[in-house]
Amino acid sequence: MSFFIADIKPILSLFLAERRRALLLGAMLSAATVTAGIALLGLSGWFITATSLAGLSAAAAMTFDVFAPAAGIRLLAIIRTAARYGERLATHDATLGVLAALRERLFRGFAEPGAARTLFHRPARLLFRLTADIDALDSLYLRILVPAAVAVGAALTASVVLGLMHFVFGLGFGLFLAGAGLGLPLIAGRAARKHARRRAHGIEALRSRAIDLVAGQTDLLMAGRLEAQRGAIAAADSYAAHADDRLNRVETGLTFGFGLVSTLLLAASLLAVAALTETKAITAPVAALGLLVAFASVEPFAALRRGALELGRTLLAAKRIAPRLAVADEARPLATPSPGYVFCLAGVSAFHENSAVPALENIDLVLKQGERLAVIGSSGAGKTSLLALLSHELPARAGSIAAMTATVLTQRTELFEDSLRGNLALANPEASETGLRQALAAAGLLVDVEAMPRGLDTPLGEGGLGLSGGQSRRLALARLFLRDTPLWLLDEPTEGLDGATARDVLSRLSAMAAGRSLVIATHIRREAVIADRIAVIEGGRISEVSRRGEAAFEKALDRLRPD
Ligand code: DUT
Ligand code: MG
Repeated sequence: MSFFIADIKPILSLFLAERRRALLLGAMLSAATVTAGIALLGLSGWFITATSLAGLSAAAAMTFDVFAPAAGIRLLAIIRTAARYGERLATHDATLGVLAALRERLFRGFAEPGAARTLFHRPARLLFRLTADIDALDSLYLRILVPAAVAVGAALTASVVLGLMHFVFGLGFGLFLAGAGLGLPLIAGRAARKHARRRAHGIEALRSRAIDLVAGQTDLLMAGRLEAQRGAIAAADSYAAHADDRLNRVETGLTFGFGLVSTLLLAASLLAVAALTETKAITAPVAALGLLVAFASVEPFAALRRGALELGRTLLAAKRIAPRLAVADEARPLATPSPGYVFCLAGVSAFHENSAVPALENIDLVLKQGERLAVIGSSGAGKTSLLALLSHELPARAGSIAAMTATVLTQRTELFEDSLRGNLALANPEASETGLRQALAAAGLLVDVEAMPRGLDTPLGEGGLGLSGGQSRRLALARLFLRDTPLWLLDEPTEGLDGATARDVLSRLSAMAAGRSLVIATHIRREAVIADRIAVIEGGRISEVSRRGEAAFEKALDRLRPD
């Protein structure tokens, strides 16, 4: 129970902070709807019985007031309809508003350093969290909290009305109804929790395995693993189906339990009002009123059924989302480097997530404005990690780091399912048509684009299908050219390009970068040769920094791949 509250609390406080008034109004209108419904049914029962009894004798029929109760019934009917309408508007509007705010906070949480990197390895999970987990949270308010409050309100109303007829009758009725009505969904919620969680996990596995099957078809076929992957998908499917079956059983049990409780309550109420009428404690019309009030007050508890079954799913969603919300609350102060410098690193160490070995250790490095630095070293030495540190993607665990805004040209080009124009304008949505074309020309891609029948409007498939590896690289470069930041971080910028194109691109890059500072992580001589300084990195440590004109600079260049 306590961890239930710990999981729910940040979400609940977000609900309340975001739309407190609308949510409370919704709950109140919800309670008004149910109370009016109970009163309507009770009064109607009383009215019908009283009029038929009055009809039995002429004298009573003359004096019987039909107008006041009839008007009351009409009023209650109007109140109930209006309150229900208002309740739907208020609760749904508020819930959707809260969920929209939650999505925004979640996006911010995912944008934190490290979070995006972790999720990048599990894109199916990211997608799932953004859609299913947030959607699951609406059931917390709409299907759990509001129905529970309303049901308790209904039980209270009924026990007051029945208590006026006989104290023990009212008290007993209220206690039994609230106890069984809330107890049953709680028991069912506990029983369903495990299966709801399993179902969510099963569906998640089903999705990511299906995505792997489609995306990695060729590799799976070559490795002879296609059948195994199909088997894995079938296993996830049957796992989810099994959990679904269990959930259905719990639901059936709960429905049966509710049926039993309401039958018991109604039978007991019938006996109680009969006994009270027998002893002349109440009249027949009041007995009818009591019976119908009892009947109507059982109804709202049935609304808890769905919430109870979804409780496990909701808790799982809350548990997964809550840590990200906490992160989003802290603003990260960014230090600015000393004047004349674009970054200053002093004694910096950094670790990748789930790694005990430092990716970078005790790094002391500065870069002046307009200066170009090449970072070289064997594969896995920490070049990409250094760039990630400078772009604040990788958090520093020790030391001080101050860096100006940077743009990263990542080692792997990410292309999105959009037109070529859309993929390019990503870097600068305000760029003009001429600006886009200039960037393409500078990256050496304009000729290729103009040769395409649809030019800039050529649609690119998921992951940038439709472009060759080298073309994708040049598109990424064009994107970089649209980013006007003082520092460009380039991770193997011309990898995968042929020698002639690469040299052409590099000379354009060099021209475009005039006045900017560059950090180039590279294995290739042609990329390092445009730098003013070369830093050699070995096992996460900088072992040597040399300047153009020094012998060490030439020696470092000679260690690189020619061309
Ligand atoms: N590493 C991780 N997790 C990651 C990325 C890297 O543990 O998400 C480790 C692997 C390696 C070290 O950090 O031992 C440095 O990796 P980096 O990617 O910085 O190496 P690189 O110099 O850029 O290698 P390459 O030339 O292969 O791109
Ligand atoms: Mg790298």
